Amino acid sequence: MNGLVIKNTGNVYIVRTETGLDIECRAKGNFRLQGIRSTSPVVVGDKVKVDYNEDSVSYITEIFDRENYIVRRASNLSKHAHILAANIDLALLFVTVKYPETSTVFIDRFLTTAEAYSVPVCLVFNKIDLYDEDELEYVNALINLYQTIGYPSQKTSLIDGVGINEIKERIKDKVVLLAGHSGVGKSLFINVVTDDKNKRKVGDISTYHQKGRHTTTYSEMIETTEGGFIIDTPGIKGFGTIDMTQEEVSHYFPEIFKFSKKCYYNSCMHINEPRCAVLDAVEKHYISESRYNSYLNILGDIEEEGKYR
Ligand SMILES: Nc1nc2c(ncn2[C@@H]2O[C@H](COP(=O)(O)OP(=O)(O)OP(=O)(O)O)[C@@H](O)[C@H]2O)c(=O)[nH]1
Ligand SMILES: [Mg+2]
Ligand SMILES: [Zn+2]
Repeated sequence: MNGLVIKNTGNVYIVRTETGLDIECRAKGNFRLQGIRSTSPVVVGDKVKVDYNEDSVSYITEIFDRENYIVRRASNLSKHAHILAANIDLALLFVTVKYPETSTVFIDRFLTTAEAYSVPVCLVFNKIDLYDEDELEYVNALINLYQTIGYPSQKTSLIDGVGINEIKERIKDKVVLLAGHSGVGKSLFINVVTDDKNKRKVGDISTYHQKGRHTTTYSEMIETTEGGFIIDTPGIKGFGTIDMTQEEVSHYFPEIFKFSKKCYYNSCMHINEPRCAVLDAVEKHYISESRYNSYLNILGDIEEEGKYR
């Protein structure tokens, strides 16, 4: 029978079958997986085939091709990627402009990585109950910017219940990844959309800062009241770093990519080249300055990394 891996505790996996059963499984044999080398062959979110044995051990015998996945590198220097979860339908990026402040560079880095990993994103502008008029105006400007580019955005207050139904509608029947800085409201959000047994501690400093201390990562999906799941993996707030070449960066900025097709030079990097359609669009405010700055920022990072290779 077929099922969905909802929990990984090292060598035992919990698989939710199509018939709604949760069964304990082990992984059997060698899995050929899209040429990816990974320390853990089966991950949360995998759609698998199970050889079910009621009286003895059940085995996962096949992993179906992954739509997408998120990785964590063993270390910054390591080339070995550890896959943490697969088949993510939606990432919710929690953003707050205060307590704590989320920068547009942070947002844009996340969005480009999401593009690279083919994961759709919805931006959640949380804690709107705390903002004054100017801050709300800024949030509205950001929403306008990101929606124009094509990223759905929602204002929420988890305390006042604003925007919650809209988000619930978006996560319905989906496997969802939560992302965002520490303190933006992810744990509180999990509590809002899950039953009592899954409640999380709110306000606790998450395990984020302990990243790298654990060699094994146990991950699980928490069932939501909306019929889907939230991926809850210790310390995972993003997709992991991706190896991007400088030439690729513009591909992950949809609006920059669009204009780049009209640049005079095929190899244009949109920095200072003559007859660059991107620079022209920035000047005319068709491309926002903050997005263009993020683009330059990411280019700069790649150059830095290159020095240490
Ligand atoms: N006023 C207000 N406070 C909020 C809102 N959402 C979350 N909080 C508060 O913000 C604090 C941090 O929320 P958490 O849910 O713990 O944040 P987190 O994103 O899980 O943080 P980490 O686990 O460290 O990554 C808590 O005190 C929450 O009660 C909101 O919409 N409005
Ligand atoms: Mg938390
Ligand atoms: Zn150009």
